[in-house]
Amino acid sequence: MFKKVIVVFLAMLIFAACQPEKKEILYPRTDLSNAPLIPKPVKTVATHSAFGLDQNTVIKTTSDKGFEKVGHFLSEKIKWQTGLQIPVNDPTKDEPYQRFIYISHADTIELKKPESYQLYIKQDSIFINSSTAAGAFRGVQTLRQLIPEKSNDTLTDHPLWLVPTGKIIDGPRFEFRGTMLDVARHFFTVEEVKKYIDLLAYYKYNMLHLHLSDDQGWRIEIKSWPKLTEVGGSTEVGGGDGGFYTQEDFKELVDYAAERHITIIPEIDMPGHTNAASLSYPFLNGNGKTLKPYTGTRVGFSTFATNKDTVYAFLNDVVREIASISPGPYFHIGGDESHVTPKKGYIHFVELMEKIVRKHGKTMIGWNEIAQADISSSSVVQLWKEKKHALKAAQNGSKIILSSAEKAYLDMKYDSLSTYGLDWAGHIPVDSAYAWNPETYIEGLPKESILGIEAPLWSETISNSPELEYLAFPRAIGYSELAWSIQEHCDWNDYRKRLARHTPYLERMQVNYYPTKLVDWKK
Ligand code: TNX
Repeated sequence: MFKKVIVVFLAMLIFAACQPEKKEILYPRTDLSNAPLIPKPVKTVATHSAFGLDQNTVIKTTSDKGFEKVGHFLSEKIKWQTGLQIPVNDPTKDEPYQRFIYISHADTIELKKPESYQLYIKQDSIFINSSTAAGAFRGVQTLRQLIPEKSNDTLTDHPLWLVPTGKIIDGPRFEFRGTMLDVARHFFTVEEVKKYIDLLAYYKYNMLHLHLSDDQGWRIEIKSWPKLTEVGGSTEVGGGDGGFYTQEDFKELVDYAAERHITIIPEIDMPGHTNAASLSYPFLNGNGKTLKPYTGTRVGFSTFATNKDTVYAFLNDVVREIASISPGPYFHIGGDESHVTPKKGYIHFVELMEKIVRKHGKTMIGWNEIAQADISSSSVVQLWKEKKHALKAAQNGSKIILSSAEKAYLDMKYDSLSTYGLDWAGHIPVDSAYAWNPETYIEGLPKESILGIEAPLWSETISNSPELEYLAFPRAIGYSELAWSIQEHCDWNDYRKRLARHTPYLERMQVNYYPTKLVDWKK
């Protein structure tokens, strides 16, 4: 491998040397360390010149499918932003290279985490090195953020997009960097979810948790139990039409996310939050009341019958079918707010579900209440409310995902004037969403127990992309930095200035972000 890299590199040098002498371009002085990168990289060294991205640039990658795809992704995004058509591994474009971007597989000690990468930017070349395609993909996002909105048309006879030169060594603080989207309270289409995935990828997220079922709707086709979507998929909060993903739709989302190195985590929320499922198949119901479609926003009134074998046979089918189209390692069983499930039944349910999830090859995740059961240390607990559950789970060896409602809920209003959102956990303005340290947030929780952070977006008050974006942006950008960057780099005053310079991207993506006055947005 290493030999190959050397050979390619030497070949490049030789070609470069054989080129007719190029006219020296007098690049303006740049400063890579002042670039508005989010999340902020671990280490940045500026060398104050520029790489002129232009029509003569080519992309080369290690000949590995994963790396090649990353190259094509970069080329596509450069075209979208600048209009330039940059070839990837095009054999007819082999020599001489005027300028090249080389995305390569490399193993050095600096690249110790799977998503770590190095980005070297020189006048005529850019190198992105990583030991994995995922790491190369993260590096590509950094490079995208360095390409200016406008070209410089005065230095040569054609436009150049000046990328500041220097070196970046980077890697994630947490291995799990997620958001959640509730597609159950209101349904979001495949296209809407794809747009959200695009935005998440730009900020180096690697997990998207989909809340696929709740009292108000069941959103994923289960072939062995078709009424779940026929009946349970036809309602949503407020009385709208609902909707659901066919298994083909779901696979399309999984693939789309995977191309962006994002894992989809499916959640079926149970034993509470199950009115839509029980309405479809009444034998599931455990609350003894007559079932009616539910389109309000109350929680905690429904439950599966946790003492019936037929319920577990049903759930075995559900987990099997979803697991078979979810290549990621996780299956989320919900487990929150089961207020009408008898405690003993709840514990029995969680312990049995853990076995079913494991049987289908997945690691169980559940909301913090699941820590009341005797769960295995390989299961993951997601803190949203009761810290004592997270502490207990960590003591038993489980990893914790931090999603505290008062800090990380994307559906909390910014302030009393917010157009959308709830406020039961308080208001979360953009600065307080950002200004907390995940490592010290729960007193007594060891750093090693934290798998990462996830910002959930519940959809009681939102039903389409502009509304989703109003709540998620810019707060989700801040969480991406808390999840990726070292604590010393998480400084609100520095962050808000960098965030202000993300308007060109957000506007190009037509993101309906909340224009908080705490940020001096650069138009
Ligand atoms: C609590 S968070 C819930 C959800 C609601 C959310 C609204 C959690 C595990 N349960 O059912 O949608 O609050 O903010």
